[in-house]
Amino acid sequence: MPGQTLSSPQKAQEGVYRTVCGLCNGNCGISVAVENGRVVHVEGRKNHPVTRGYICPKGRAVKELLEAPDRLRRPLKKTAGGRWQEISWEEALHLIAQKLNDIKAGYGAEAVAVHVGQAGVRKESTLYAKRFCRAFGTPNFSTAGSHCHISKMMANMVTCGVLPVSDYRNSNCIVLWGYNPAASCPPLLDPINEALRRGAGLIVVDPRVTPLAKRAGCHLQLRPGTDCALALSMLHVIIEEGLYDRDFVGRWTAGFDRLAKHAAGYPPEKVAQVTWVPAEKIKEAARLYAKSSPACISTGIAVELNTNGFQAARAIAILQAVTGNLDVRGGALFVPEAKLASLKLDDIDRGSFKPAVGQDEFPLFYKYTRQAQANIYTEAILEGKPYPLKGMVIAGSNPVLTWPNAGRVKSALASLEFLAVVDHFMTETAALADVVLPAAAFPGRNELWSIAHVYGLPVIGLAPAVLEEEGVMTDWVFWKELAGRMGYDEYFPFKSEEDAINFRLEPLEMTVEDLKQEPSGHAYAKWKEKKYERRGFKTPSGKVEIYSEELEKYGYDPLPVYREADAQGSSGYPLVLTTGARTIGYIHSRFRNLPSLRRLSPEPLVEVHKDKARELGVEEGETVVVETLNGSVEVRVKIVDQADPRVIFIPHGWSGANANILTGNDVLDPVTGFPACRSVPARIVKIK
Ligand SMILES: Nc1nc2c(c(=O)[nH]1)N[C@H]1C(S)=C(S)[C@@H](COP(=O)(O)OP(=O)(O)OC[C@H]3O[C@@H](n4cnc5c(=O)[nH]c(N)nc54)[C@H](O)[C@@H]3O)O[C@H]1N2
Ligand SMILES: Nc1nc2c(c(=O)[nH]1)N[C@H]1C(S)=C(S)[C@@H](COP(=O)(O)OP(=O)(O)OC[C@H]3O[C@@H](n4cnc5c(=O)[nH]c(N)nc54)[C@H](O)[C@@H]3O)O[C@H]1N2
Ligand code: SF4
Ligand SMILES: [Mo]
Repeated sequence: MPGQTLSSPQKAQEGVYRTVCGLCNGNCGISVAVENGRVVHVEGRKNHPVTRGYICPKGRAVKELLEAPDRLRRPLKKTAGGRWQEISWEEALHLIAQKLNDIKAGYGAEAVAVHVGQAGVRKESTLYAKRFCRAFGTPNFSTAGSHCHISKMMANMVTCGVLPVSDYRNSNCIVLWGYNPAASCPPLLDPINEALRRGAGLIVVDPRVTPLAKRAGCHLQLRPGTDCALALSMLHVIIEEGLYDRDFVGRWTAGFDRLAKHAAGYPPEKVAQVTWVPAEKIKEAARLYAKSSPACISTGIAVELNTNGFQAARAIAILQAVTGNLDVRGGALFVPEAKLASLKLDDIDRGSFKPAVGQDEFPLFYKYTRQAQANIYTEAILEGKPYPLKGMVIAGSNPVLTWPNAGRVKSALASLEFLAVVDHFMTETAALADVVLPAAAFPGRNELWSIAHVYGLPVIGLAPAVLEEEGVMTDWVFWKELAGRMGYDEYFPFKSEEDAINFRLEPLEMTVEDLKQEPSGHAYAKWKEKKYERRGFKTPSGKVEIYSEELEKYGYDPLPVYREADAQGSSGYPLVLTTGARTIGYIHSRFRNLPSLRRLSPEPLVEVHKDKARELGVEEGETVVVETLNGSVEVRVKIVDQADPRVIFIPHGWSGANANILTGNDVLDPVTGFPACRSVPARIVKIK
């Protein structure tokens, strides 16, 4: 195994380690007991200053994940007959290097794309994957950012220069907008509960009646995908009733007068018809939010995953600004990220790079990310637009279940000349590959973590490798070894993960060893209120750009405009389908094979309101067909009594009833290319 040829220090094999869980953003403080090279026990660390002993069912299932009987332990190659054959790491890396070079020689470097999925979000190895692409010469590097987080990040950067973080604990009013931390980041319930106990208001904007929505004083049960209209109508009320922060608006914003005129076109009575939220409720929410300073709004993925998502996130960013909630305790904190040494190779000279896939269609997305837009790789692979893609390396993603228009994604990936997948399991995507490589899991690698973007605390730490898993390789080592075989050693000068992390930590004058001494993390900065008063906002004008000249320059709406999704051909699809709301036991397509988590949600179900079920003559547990313009899936019915009868819901990430067979990649958000996974015209058909 090449991992062993590296001079990485021997990883610990015995003992109880204080670390953080690497499975999601929660970064829960846990302790991991290792005996004879195996994890024997995992528990929450009660004395952890932030997560205070919390651990969710996924964290508790780490042992199951590590020892799953179907875990990949050896590289596999598909034979001409379509069977899997075990090969050595040496052979696997050699084969990948050779195939990628062949494609480069035949079609150009841009014919190879590398995608790092959700498993690589905020992981050091992702930066190396990008470096690999630069060294190889392809512009086609993409991440889960093609359909996650980047849209709201861009919307906030355009508006106020940074994506703020909600300070729940000190807030007087918390708005969870298309965001459900009870499932997606449960340790955040602690500060939220603390604020609610203190009497803070809670507004939940969600078409479904979640447990948090039930606790909310104000639940706006909107039609999926109409968030932008709702936010503009709240702005309408706030401006008309003079509830905005005059001083802040006067000194620190640009374009407020234009906004006032624009928002006048979104009166609650009119917007109620669009959003299905009664006008009185819109007014109530606007008043509660504006009058309860400090207040914070958390924008969830649901806002982003609609064709109007970018502008919806913009309108919400503007709401936070005009109410004076930016960078104040209890509001929307601007938290500095740790200054780490850069790993960018953007200025490398590789001749003339072609534009990345999606760069012409979504130039602002490209400007902010320097990434390809993966949602349209299918068009490059199947149609040669803008040029053919022939080979891919996919690490930490399962596009066959998670990308829009999954039926087409599957055909596209199957038609590649070469596909390599790095994963823990033989996923639906890995099954299409020519080579599959087994990746180490988080307790088996050194990983930097940061919680600034989740808890608003400028704290960085290290989750050390606490065991050495046999046969597998960490993603970092994979990219380094592959680069080494392709002659790119100069870009990968680090001998080990620890060396590489030490390089990153240099600006902080810290090392891996220092961070190991601080298992709950190291505070690299102190948050100070209203930093803009000294430095201005990080926008071209130094002010909050309510009216964005940058958007105007790119040909986008400079003020957020609500636009209905293109309804062409959808007249026979009277329901609105929203897909993919998180459940606590799964991460996207992961963990269906882990018994303790499978028990929590044993199968995918379509949620249908009882009146709609009666109207359609379908019963609890009955298998129906859910159909959209993109495709259809068979799925059993769960009858619910609190949804809007016009809305149905299906979880994503299941192979049987793959929700993304139903979603499309033809109508995408015009600014970011994000798909409309949360608002798809649909119908239910009974199986005779
Ligand atoms: N357990 C678990 N945790 C996760 C993940 C996971 O897969 N599993 N994934 C991680 C990732 S990558 C992400 S991006 C985050 C996402 O986490 P969140 O941002 O919390 O997103 P969701 O839970 O998917 O959706 C939040 C709510 O949006 C509602 N909703 C649906 N459609 C709409 C709409 O059109 N408008 C509005 N306003 N609301 C709508 C849903 O009913 C749901 O309750 O979670 C992260 N955490
Ligand atoms: N319909 C619908 N579709 C959606 C969404 C939705 O709400 N609705 N949400 C979207 C969002 S926000 C996101 S972020 C994407 C996520 O979609 P993906 O990026 O595809 O994420 P996962 O399904 O979690 O796939 C991660 C894969 O990485 C593997 N893995 C885990 N750890 C490691 C590791 O350390 N190394 C390697 N190499 N592999 C590892 C897992 O086994 C799994 O197969 O889905 C998007 N798709
Ligand atoms: S919420 Fe669960 S999966 Fe996420 S970090 Fe905490 S224990 Fe791990
Ligand atoms: Mo995501």
